[in-house]
Amino acid sequence: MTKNLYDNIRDIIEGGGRISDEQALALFEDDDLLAVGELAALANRRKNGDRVYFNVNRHINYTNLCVNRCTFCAFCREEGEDDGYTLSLDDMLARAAEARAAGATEIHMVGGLHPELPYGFYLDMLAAIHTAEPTLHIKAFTAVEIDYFARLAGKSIVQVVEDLKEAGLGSLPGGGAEIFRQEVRDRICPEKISGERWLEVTEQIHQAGLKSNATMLFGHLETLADRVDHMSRLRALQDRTGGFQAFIPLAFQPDNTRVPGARGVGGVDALKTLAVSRIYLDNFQHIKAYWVMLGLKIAQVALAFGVNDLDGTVVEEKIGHDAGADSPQAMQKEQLCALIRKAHRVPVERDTLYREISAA
Ligand code: V47
Repeated sequence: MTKNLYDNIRDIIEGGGRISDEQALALFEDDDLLAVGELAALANRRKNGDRVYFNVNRHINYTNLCVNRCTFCAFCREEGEDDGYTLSLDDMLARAAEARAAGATEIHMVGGLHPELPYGFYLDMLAAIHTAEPTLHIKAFTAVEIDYFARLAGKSIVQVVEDLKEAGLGSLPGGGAEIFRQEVRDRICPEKISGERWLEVTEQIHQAGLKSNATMLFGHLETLADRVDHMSRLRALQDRTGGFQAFIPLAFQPDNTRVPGARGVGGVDALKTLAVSRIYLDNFQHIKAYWVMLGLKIAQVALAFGVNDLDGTVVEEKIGHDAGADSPQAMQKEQLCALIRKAHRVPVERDTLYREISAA
């Protein structure tokens, strides 16, 4: 039975086909981690060869104040709490200048849904950074923020995306997706937009001409079938738009969160999830191991489990570390290259849109 499963899936991968939801679930449920990993490595090799991408970037989390109270989030604060913050424009410009001086090509900007800042704040923020640092690609805001801005401004999603593009937005990260199934959202992020809305907003972002990523927060209250359902909806949307660049499974960090009974994600589950996603999401070019949440060693081993992207230098990370991630705050480009080379793969620096900067 198990042998048939793996043989069938190998044939599908070699034929350039697509596995079913049932097959994905069977891979998740099977104990043979190495067999799943080998198939994922095959699927990745056919798409990306030996090359592994990374980028030189910097995260800027401009505020931790948020009107949503997601139970998995250790980063957000309510207005009036002592350690709530909102960066000034000067703070952001200083961080962007520092990033450029350190060789960054991207800044990754996300924040809470601030209770009071007006729509114009976000446009001014983008325009100021874009004007001061035109060489930096600004990857900012998730579909959740775009929906919030549309409600703040009383504008359509398309109008908001046009405004943000004009102000300097280059693309969007993949956060806020969590797990699409509503029964799970009701317990981990009851105030957040639904999974359907996340997908609808993302479809419009892609139609407006911007690329984005897709994440999946795993290892909390979801079932394996919920993970397959999540990836299934992403695969269907990617068929329609082609607008996703990378899929990033985010391993849940439990410290300081309010998810009942939550534990950390083990290495086996992390590797299995990355591997199944590589096999299942045949229409995604890139699977990213976000080392901040996985830890450096699992992220490195993930390169043998279908992963071809390690994300970036990051520099200042709050969302994972506030929830207990024990990875470093930052990585140097040379450290990322060494980690990739020691996995017998070829490091390639990319920009946000996956244009190669150098074969490092
Ligand atoms: O949306 C929040 C997740 C996301 C926790 O697109 C948590 O290139 C684990 O989306 N444990 C933000 N995860 C990070 C994100 C991201 C990161 C790197 C690259 C890209 C990209 C996107 O972090 C949130 C949420 O899903 N998150 N709390 C937690 N306790």
